[in-house]
Amino acid sequence: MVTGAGNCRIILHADMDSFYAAVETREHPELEGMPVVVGADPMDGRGRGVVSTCSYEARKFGVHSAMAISRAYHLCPHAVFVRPHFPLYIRASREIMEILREYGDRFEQVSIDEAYLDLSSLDDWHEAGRVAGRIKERIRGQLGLTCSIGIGPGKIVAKIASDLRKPNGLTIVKLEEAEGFLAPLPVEKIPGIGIKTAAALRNIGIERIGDLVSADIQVLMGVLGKAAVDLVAIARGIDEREVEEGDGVKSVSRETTFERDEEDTDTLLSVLDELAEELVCELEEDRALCRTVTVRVRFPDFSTHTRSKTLLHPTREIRILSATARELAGLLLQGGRVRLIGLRFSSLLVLGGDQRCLSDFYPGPGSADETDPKGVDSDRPDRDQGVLE
Ligand code: TTP
Ligand code: MG
Repeated sequence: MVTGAGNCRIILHADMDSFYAAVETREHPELEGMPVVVGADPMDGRGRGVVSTCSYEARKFGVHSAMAISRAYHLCPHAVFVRPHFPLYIRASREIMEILREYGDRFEQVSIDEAYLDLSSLDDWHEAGRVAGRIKERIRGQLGLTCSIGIGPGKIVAKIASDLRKPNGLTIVKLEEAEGFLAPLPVEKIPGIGIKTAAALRNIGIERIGDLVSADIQVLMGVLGKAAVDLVAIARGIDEREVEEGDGVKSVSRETTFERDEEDTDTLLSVLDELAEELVCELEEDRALCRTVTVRVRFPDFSTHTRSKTLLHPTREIRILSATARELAGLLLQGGRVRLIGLRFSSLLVLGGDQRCLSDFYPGPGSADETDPKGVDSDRPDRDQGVLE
């Protein structure tokens, strides 16, 4: 029997399966069924840098995103190691998002390979499931890629559901099933609850999402602060956050969390270069120029520091942006171990009409005075926000 959704919202979350690796396999069909690892050059096990992602075949050997590429090589030396081709992924992402946005009353892209749709105007969950089926068929038929979809009464349930039966999964969690669906899952499944918060929760006897519902709210607030109230609501399946239509790109960012804290400066800088390369591709696709570069570094004690620099002229020259990122990283890295490194390009100037590149505005690539030496505007030791950051 199909249950009508009534006044309840119906939210869909779609996430592509092993996205970069799937695009590579589509481009090179001979890779089908093989372990494919996209990331830094493994250099016979001596390579620096990390795994961006890998095919599900490679995951069977224990390889995963953010793992040191040298470790991936040792786990699965016969894998096909591929360097990333960001323009391909960004094009595929655009095409995927174009398909997805056709189906929802509201559409929100949240990363290169995932988006939410608000399907609340549909009659019931069954109808939403049919829409999900059509989306999957179109993405597969037109783009040769698979995705996993979760449908639920709110964003968090939908997101957790999309991850449940990967790859090529479809999971529908109705409103009345949401609390029971969440209850047995580990708290880390809630987006924003990381290792540190999960450990603090474990200390007070909370391991599963259902434990949050029965916990003493005062004790919970001692660990989570005000977020405790939100998290208990989420654990009950109550999540009112709307699918928010973006009003254009304001910033682009990427970060890498190392599986093992990284202390080699060359490795850290080479990861930063890759992040910059990827973000420049996004700027190109968005026809945008960047004015502010921010590097974020999180240390093993979870203290997080950022440094920003505002450039004199907006640019998307990789040379300038990479050099600025490296310069900022130099101010933050002190030879110690690093847990996460991230890069953000903000204060974007989105170009309209015929203007295509920097040289339309400023002749020649940026010179030494491209950057504003007074632009370093923050060294803000952030407190770890832990929850729902
Ligand atoms: P994810 O959706 O997290 O991963 P995925 O699509 O590869 O695999 P899954 O089937 O589990 O969803 O990330 C999307 C892409 O973002 C991924 O293909 C590569 C990139 N990425 C990185 O470059 N580094 C990372 O640490 C992660 C997690 C992703
Ligand atoms: Mg994905």
